[in-house]
Amino acid sequence: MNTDSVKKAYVIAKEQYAELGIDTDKAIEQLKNVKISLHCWQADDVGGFETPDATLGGGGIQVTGNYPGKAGTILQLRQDIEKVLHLVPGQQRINLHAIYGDFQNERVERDRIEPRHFQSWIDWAKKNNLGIDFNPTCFSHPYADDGFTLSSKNETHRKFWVEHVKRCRKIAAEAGRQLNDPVVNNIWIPDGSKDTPVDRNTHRTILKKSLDEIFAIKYPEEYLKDSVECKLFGIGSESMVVGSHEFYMGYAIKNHKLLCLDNGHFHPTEQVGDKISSILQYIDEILLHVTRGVRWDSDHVVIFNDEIQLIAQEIVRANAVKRVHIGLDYFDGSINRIGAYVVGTRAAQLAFLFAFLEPTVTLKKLEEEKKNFERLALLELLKTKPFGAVYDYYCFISNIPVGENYISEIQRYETEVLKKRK
Ligand code: RNT
Ligand code: ZN
Repeated sequence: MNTDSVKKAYVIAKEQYAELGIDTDKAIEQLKNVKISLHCWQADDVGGFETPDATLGGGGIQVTGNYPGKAGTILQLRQDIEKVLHLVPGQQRINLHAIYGDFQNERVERDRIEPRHFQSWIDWAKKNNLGIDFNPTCFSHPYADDGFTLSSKNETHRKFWVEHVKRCRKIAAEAGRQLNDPVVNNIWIPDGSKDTPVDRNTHRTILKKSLDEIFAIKYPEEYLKDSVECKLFGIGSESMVVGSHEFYMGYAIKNHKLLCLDNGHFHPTEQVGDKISSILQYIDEILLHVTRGVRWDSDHVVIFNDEIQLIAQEIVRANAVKRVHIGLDYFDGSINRIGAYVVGTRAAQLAFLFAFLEPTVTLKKLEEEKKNFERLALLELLKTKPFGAVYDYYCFISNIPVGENYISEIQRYETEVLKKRK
């Protein structure tokens, strides 16, 4: 895109939003405070670096596609994320999974991982001005093959996973300490069953016990924030998921933990946007896993759809940007993976920008006056206001490729880097 037209379009957009009482410069400033945690696992289809040719195994999640260029080493993965960071405006974070440690060709069991295995990530994050977030990896492992980890009735397995998650918290807290920026450590487990179980209760009692053991160790809140992620069903856990929404919401409220809402983890007619103002009445902070469900499946590349718009609107309307941590969570191996990151990150940013550009005060007034036609009409009109011009301008002033210019940048990266990978 030509920079002249970007500037001109912004001047007009600024005028049009000013007529609605909205300051576009302020909206851009607000957007700068929205950091998106980039999930490292989109670059390599959730393979990780425990073994040279690791692939995602089991655990109710699946990646499809074999588009060329998958990151095969830690250095390739970092190179990919650095590329992404050059194609999205603002400062972001990096979201790591435990299987992405820098193990230096050593086979380190998950109940043996230590902060030193993540030191090179911490250094890299520092260098790139990124906060870190973290996740225990309770899948792709023989001890998860029967479908249970922290809620397992097999005490050897359960203890192994408890130790793994404890170690993850230690690593996360150490990263938070070194970066002087709290790390969100998010626990998701695949536990559940394909067919109708009889003993749901014992698994949930065991999960509660495991979590209590894990959280018995306290870390300063300035370094570590603990969060728990629920799910409705997964592949192979269609009939029951141990860590359901009720389970973790209850746990989080009672134990002052963060609750992670992955918008692919609910019934398709449920809206995560609607849940935010309910949960924020009882829980201090939320972690979002922003994704896109398609029919029965989750984990598609985030786009600027109604769902993500409502999520961002509800956070902004509740004045809760500071209480919500935003991470992406999807994996698509069927298209250029760097492109998948950039499309999803830009879509999430656009949703927040759209929300910041909303004349909420006017809309609330209409609502209070019971002028619901007028409210509906204004909400509809906002959908065709020039918010794209504001986003383009934000990219422009951030020295980031504007509009469709980023597509050719990714094509070039594909030719010069991704296609050359074995
Ligand atoms: C799985 C959960 C979980 C994972 C990541 C890889 O259903 O959404 O967050 O996607 O941990
Ligand atoms: Zn998730």
